[in-house]
Amino acid sequence: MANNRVDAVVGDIIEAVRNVLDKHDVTFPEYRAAVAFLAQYNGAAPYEIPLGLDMFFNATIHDIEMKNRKGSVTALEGPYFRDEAPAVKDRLKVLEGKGEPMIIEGTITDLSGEPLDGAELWIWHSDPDGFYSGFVPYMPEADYYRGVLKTGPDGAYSVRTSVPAPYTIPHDGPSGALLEAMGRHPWRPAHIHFKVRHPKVLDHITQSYFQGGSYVDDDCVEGVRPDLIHTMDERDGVKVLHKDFVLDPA
Ligand code: MBD
Ligand code: FE
Repeated sequence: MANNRVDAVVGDIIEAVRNVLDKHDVTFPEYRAAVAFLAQYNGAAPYEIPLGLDMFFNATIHDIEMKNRKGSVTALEGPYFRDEAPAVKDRLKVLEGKGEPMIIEGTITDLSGEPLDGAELWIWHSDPDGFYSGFVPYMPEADYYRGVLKTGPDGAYSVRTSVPAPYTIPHDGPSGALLEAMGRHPWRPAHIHFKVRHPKVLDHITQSYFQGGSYVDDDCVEGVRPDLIHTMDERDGVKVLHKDFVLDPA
């Protein structure tokens, strides 16, 4: 009998894996290959274990979290959030002459539709080539395509930036090797990351994807959910992504 949570969860994982081994008649050479695969994480980059687990399970924990929320759908934080983002008002710093301009706008309210005054909203996303600032030599500082803004009494926000691009997760280590061995690719669809904090609501972390974009139906980390796919409008020749946040009480 399971007598604590670790025993309950890990015990069930072990039973589930045993059932899979049995179902597929897994052999000793295959078992040893699996052990050798896991041993490759020794000496791999420190992000490889989180990456390998997040690829398959992080989105599932969001689905479970949403069983207890009534508001907007949460989604993967990913590895590129920076708390100390530049404070912004109405635009993110972008690489000039690169990519298509885009405005992201909407409102932040509680479940009853009451605007949240003084909510902090972090927005971060890749550049038009699919790279995040702070993680590539040509954007050494984590200031491009990132910012944190504060809502006023109307709970509204609007920022100008440029359209991001599809992106490959790191795939030169064991986690990428596993995807390849499975015949899968390392691509994620283009996306915008958001994080909202306000004392009255639960912290909210999510992503937005673009209707019809590459890999929206085939995300390597299986993080896309229907409510997170947006069609962009166009205003005065500029793409507009409308994203409202309806947030659960703290
Ligand atoms: C990303 O940019 C991301 O958003 C996730 C979830 C995983 C890896 C890279
Ligand atoms: Fe991302």
